[in-house]
Amino acid sequence: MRQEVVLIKLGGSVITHKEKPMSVNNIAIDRILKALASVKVPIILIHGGGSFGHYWSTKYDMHSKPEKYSSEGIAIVHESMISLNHIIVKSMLKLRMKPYAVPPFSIILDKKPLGKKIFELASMTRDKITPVTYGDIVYRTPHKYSILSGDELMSIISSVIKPSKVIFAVNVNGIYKDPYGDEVIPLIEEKSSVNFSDVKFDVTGGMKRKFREALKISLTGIDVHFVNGLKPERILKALGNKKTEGTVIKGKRSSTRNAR
Ligand code: IP8
Repeated sequence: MRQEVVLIKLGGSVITHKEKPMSVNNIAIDRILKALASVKVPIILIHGGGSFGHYWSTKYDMHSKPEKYSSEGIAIVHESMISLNHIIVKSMLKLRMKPYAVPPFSIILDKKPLGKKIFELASMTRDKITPVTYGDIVYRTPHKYSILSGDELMSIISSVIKPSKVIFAVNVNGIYKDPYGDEVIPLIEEKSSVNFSDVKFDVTGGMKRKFREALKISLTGIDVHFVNGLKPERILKALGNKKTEGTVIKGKRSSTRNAR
C-alpha cells in the first residue's frame, strides 16, 4: 500500500565539500534543513557519503562488490558515516525537527529490505519523527562486505513502503540531455529515449547509479524528482507539486513491478 511519505536523498556532493576530506558544507545543510523544517509533509531522509564515506572507502579500496575488505577500513568508513549522520541529526535538532538516526544495518539484510523495520520508518513519520539513514559499508554473507549507496537505499526503501514521491537532491540541475551539454531533461516518460550511457556522470560516477536506482523506483509507479539541492527552494517546489527546474522521471505502472 502506498504511504503518505516522501523519500529525500541528500547527495554527498551537496552536504559535504567533496574535494576536501571530512569537510561538511554547513551552509548547504542548514539551508536544506531549514527548508524541510518548514513543511508538514512526512519525510524519510537518506544521505550520501561525500568527503566522509567516499573519501575513506576510496582510501581502503572498497566498492559495491562484496569482498573481504580491510577490517580497519570497514570500521573507519562506518565511523565516518556515523559522524556525518550525527552532524545532520544535530543540525535538525537545532531547527526543532525530530530526527531519528537509522543505521542501514537495522533495515537491511545482505542488501535486501527488512520489510517490517522499513514499515516502522513510515509509521514513525506519523509520530512527527524524521528517520535519517545513510549509505554505509555493510555486511554481506559470508564474511564479506560491500558499499551500500544511499541511492540503493532509496530503491530498497521505496520497494517496501511505496512512498508518494521520491526526490534526489543532487549538486547539478537535473539529468542532462547529453554528457557535455547543459540542457536539463525536464520529463522522462516511458517512451522517452534517454540513453543510459549518455547520462552525465559526476566525479564518482554517481549520476548513473542514481539514474539506475531512480528508474527502478519509477517502474513501481512512483514519480522520481532530481533537483539541485544547493537551491533548496527547488526541493520545496518539488514537494509542493510546483513546476521547477529539474528532471521528473514519471512513475509508470509495469508488469516489472520490482526491477531489483
Ligand atoms: O554517497 C556511499 O553513499 P552514497 C556511502 O549515497 C559510502 O553513494 C560509505 C561510501
